[in-house]
Amino acid sequence: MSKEEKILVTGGTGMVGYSLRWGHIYGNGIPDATFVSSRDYDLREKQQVEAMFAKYKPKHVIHLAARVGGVKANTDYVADFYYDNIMINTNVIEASRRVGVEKVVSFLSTCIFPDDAEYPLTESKIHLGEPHSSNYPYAYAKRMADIQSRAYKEQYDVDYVSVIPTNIYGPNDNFNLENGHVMPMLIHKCYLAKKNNTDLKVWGTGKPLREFIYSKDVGELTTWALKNYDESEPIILSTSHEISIRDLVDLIVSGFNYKGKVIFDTDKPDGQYRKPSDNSKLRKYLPDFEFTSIEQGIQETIEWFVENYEGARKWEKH
Ligand code: GFB
Repeated sequence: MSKEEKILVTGGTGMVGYSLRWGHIYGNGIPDATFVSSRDYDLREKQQVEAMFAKYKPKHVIHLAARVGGVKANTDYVADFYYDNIMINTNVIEASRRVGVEKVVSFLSTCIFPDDAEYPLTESKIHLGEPHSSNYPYAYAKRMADIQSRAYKEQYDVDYVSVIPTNIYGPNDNFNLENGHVMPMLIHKCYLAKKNNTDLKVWGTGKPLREFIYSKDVGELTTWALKNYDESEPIILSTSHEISIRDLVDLIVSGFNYKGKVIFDTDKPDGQYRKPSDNSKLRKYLPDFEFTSIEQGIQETIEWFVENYEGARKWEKH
């Protein structure tokens, strides 16, 4: 993409936003894009969104901004997760249309799938039933971004598409100890347990299965989608490899060379047992794409976190 094609990235200072500056396989990522964050504009407010679009006049938008969190935050702030996300998506996609943005790539999540869907999850199953009770407001709000993109594509003939990444992790994640996702929280907890010589407390039974994708891979795949993906149905971005939380803990523990005790706190939620995805569609487009191994991704993330401990995001905004 040349500078003239003006790309605007919402949620640009989060983990995926940073990864977009690092992509190196599909055209060097998009370092020339404009990366905006919630410090610049409150995207729940229509007027602020319109002001942002009037200022930057983008041709392409990568829409990453969202109110996100792990299993606990999704349950504690059910209403906020619904309202913030439905407003942000509605405003951003509508403002894009109004100023003539040609392409929008919006980010959904694998937790939007029905809880009782037949596995593996494919792109055609998004709307076939209720999402899991632990995050239904977030899931429904995100489902509506898919509906909005499809409707705008149909009526206005614009290239508005969506991608569905599985659990993303990597440098610049939110390492908050209450409301974060499992990977950054466990990395932070293990760092502290090692430093303070204390036990590592893991939530739940350790049995649930998850699929993780490294943020650098997401950056590369997003750059690819911006240039190449134009189906109205979303595309799943996934390795399609499941790992149990227990095995994830082992990787983090060995990454830190932590020798202390690991305790599974079964009073804390397990959330959805599994949400295995089918990445056949992605594989059809990119049969040779090489995902970063989870071992390497975790090692790089731990190194980044240790080196950037002071500056790493550990707080939660409300
Ligand atoms: O990343 P996470 O919070 O969200 O992972 P989900 C939750 C799983 O990790 C549960 C276990 O099985 C937890 O019991 N776990 C173990 C922990 N230790 C910890 C810990 O210290 N912190 C956390 N957070 N979990 C989210 C959705 O679901 O996935 C979001 O709620 C979003 O909406 C995201 O879609 C990708 O994978 O369960």
